[in-house]
Amino acid sequence: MTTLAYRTCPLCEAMCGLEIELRDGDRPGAVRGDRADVFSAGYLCPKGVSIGKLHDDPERLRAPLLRTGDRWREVSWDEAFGEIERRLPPILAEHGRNAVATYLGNPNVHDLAPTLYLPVLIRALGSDYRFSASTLDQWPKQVSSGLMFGTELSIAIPDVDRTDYLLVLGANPMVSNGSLFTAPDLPGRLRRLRERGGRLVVVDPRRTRTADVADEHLPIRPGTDALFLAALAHELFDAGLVTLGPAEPHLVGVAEVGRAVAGFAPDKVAEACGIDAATIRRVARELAAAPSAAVYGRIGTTTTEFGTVASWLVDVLNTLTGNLDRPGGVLFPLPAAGSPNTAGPAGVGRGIRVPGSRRTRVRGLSSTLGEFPTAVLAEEIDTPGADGTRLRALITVAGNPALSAPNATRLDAALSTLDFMVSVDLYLNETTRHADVILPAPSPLARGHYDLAFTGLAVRNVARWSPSTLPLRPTEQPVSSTLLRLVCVLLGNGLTPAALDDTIAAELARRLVADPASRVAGRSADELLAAVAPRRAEERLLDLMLRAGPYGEGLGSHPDGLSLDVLAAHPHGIDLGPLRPRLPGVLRTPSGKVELAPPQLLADLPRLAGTLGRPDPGLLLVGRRDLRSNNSWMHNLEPLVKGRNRCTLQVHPVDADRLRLRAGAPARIESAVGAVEAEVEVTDTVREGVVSLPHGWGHDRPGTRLATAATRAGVNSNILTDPGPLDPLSGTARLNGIPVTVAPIDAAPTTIAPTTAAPTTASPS
Ligand SMILES: Nc1nc2c(c(=O)[nH]1)N[C@H]1C(S)=C(S)[C@@H](COP(=O)(O)OP(=O)(O)OC[C@H]3O[C@@H](n4cnc5c(=O)[nH]c(N)nc54)[C@H](O)[C@@H]3O)O[C@H]1N2
Ligand SMILES: Nc1nc2c(c(=O)[nH]1)N[C@H]1C(S)=C(S)[C@@H](COP(=O)(O)OP(=O)(O)OC[C@H]3O[C@@H](n4cnc5c(=O)[nH]c(N)nc54)[C@H](O)[C@@H]3O)O[C@H]1N2
Ligand code: SF4
Ligand SMILES: [Mo]
Repeated sequence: MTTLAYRTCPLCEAMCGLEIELRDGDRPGAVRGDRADVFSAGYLCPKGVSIGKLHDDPERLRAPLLRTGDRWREVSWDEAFGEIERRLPPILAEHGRNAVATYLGNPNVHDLAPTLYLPVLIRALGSDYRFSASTLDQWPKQVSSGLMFGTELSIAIPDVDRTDYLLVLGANPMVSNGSLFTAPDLPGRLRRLRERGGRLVVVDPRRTRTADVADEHLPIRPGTDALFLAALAHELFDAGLVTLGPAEPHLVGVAEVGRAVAGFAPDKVAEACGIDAATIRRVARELAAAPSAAVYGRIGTTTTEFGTVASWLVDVLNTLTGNLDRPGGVLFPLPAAGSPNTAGPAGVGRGIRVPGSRRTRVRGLSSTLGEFPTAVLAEEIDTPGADGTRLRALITVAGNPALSAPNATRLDAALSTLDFMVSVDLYLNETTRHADVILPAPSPLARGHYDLAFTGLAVRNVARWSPSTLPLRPTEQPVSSTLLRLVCVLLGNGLTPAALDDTIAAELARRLVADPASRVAGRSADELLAAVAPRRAEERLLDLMLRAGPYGEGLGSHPDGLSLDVLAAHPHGIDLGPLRPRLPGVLRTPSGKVELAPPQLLADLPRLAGTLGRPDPGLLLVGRRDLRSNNSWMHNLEPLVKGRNRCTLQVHPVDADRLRLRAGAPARIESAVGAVEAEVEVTDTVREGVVSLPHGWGHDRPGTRLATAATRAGVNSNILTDPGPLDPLSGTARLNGIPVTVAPIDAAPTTIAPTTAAPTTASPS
């Protein structure tokens, strides 16, 4: 018998509603877009279609694995935790909390339970060594947004459905489906933008699929977006085009910004950016003249040495053109649960502290928003201090740093020297092969889901609860149970996971009733807890937050308001309306104003100016994404990897000629830290002087259980990325714009050189 189930796809940020056929109640069949979904209206991509294949993948882990030497054994949860209990606490006792690190990967933000329980785990561990994919990704945007608006989750989102002009830098939403920009069917939304007479301009060294559907493509030189954006701001001031719009009463620092960008005239930056000054001036004038406009930057702007400055300048431009906090410009979502900018007194707060107070041991780099740069993970393991101090143990949750972090060769070697490693993951892969214990997380179809993170980044206010679609196998358990049990091991105080969970819920309830902004302000925590009984784990925490949140039922004070029961009764989601202006209530800055000119950012501009007149760095490597990929981890599903090789080095025809590279032939790519070989693809979609290789490949490591992925292993582009140069304000790695040399394989040695390069410092070079 076939039945239908509905849920939100957790595989990227777009939050598409899925309709899943279930055969005999427990086998996934065809997957379609849910046409009744209030947000996605039937849209989906090939990854969503494959979610059943992921569930059925025989190599997806279903039981804990314990390693002895090179052999893995399936064990019970008690045996797995027995091993953790035996090996982790002694390391903490002997070497202290800072001997143990956590690395949290990207899929955690797509899963409700880790979003809620990982902060508890991190607190229980108490280590300064917190790493995540964020410092390989969006940290710069969170830092700049935190400095300007007061919390790192107060990110202004392009109002794509109403804007007249969208300037996209370093993002390819036609392929990535959007990031820090949750909007299912961005291809359709961009098409409609142009159909209603709007203009789409794409700034990218590659002529991407997004550039293909745009009105204009500006092939910028990698790493120079901050210069380009500063020049746009310069032109607005210079030509007297600054209009502040509705945000004006809430702004401070406009004049300071004008002075700060004075050195970045279009003529000065044009050569470095590879975009002529007349074009820069024209784009600035178009932005100013458009009835509404939004500037949006992503990976290509954040994973550079000037990621935070570039991210800030994006919002500076939105502000100087009057588009901050207005329809058609950029707006702040008002999510139903979990946003720090709906908690506490409206309009003022503590802001964020940048840089953070902690320093890494080896390079002395500061923490940012509580995390250390993932770029230092390897050196903190393999460089013992005089007293023998080093990272000795690692907990990874949904992360594959062996493929996603810079200088992968060194990190891979370092991981193999750890005294102990435990991973919570779906697979035995390039990272988890180094673990001693792997604890399986359930398939996305066997867990409940609510997008706590992405409802706060969405182009409409929506809420949707997805109950678990399929049952767990007897050897599986919910990830909340796994994380709670890990916390209990770290606390070592005899608390049971169930008691710990009660404590966490009670703490949250107390916080909510004490918050003047919540709909349960002043009520009793016990009353609130009683309302959500008998729910447990993440469902209980979510229900608490929904009831107390800005649309909540407020323990009866708003009878039409939200609770988890209400969401459960709406399997296709609830539309909470378009984004609306939220200034000044959204702010949590100490000044109660939008800080347009944070001193930390102004102080970084001389470093940016110092790049003008740098000698030509030669060939620069950038990444790219593919519609059928998901970072490093969905390559074990045949439908997503079949067909031609996608891990190719794209080279412009002129460069191919000059370097004697032939299409289809292998080439050797070498950077300051490593070398790889990849097949050449000659294409004029990359600009001259730029080559492109996707990340997330390199599935040829021994000891993994990824048979399908291994048949199209590809190469790991992060063997080439250098952990030395960072964006100092966020600690984010430079993963784009890597200086490389490329040679045909017959003219170069064919061995892949292991790296011996020592890390360089983060100072401007
Ligand atoms: N050169 C270069 N490097 C990059 C990037 C780039 O553009 N260029 N992009 C960066 C970006 S944006 C990101 S986000 C990072 C990603 O970096 P990571 O988060 O480290 O890696 P992922 O490839 O997302 O791998 C996710 C891991 O989680 C596991 N997993 C998947 N789903 C689940 C789940 O539900 N539960 C659990 N417990 N495990 C799960 C997978 O098996 C895999 O091991 O890579 C970064 N690295
Ligand atoms: N299909 C698919 N979708 C995904 C993912 C995936 O792996 N596959 N990953 C998900 C994740 S974790 C994330 S963070 C998002 C990322 O979402 P996006 O940022 O939209 O993704 P990318 O395709 O990496 O786009 C980055 C673009 O920046 C360009 N670029 C490189 N260097 C520069 C530069 O210096 N300046 C400018 N202006 N451009 C530059 C690259 O050519 C590339 O086209 O995608 C998410 N969605
Ligand atoms: S676009 Fe993203 S959310 Fe939508 S189906 Fe594809 S992977 Fe899932
Ligand atoms: Mo990402």
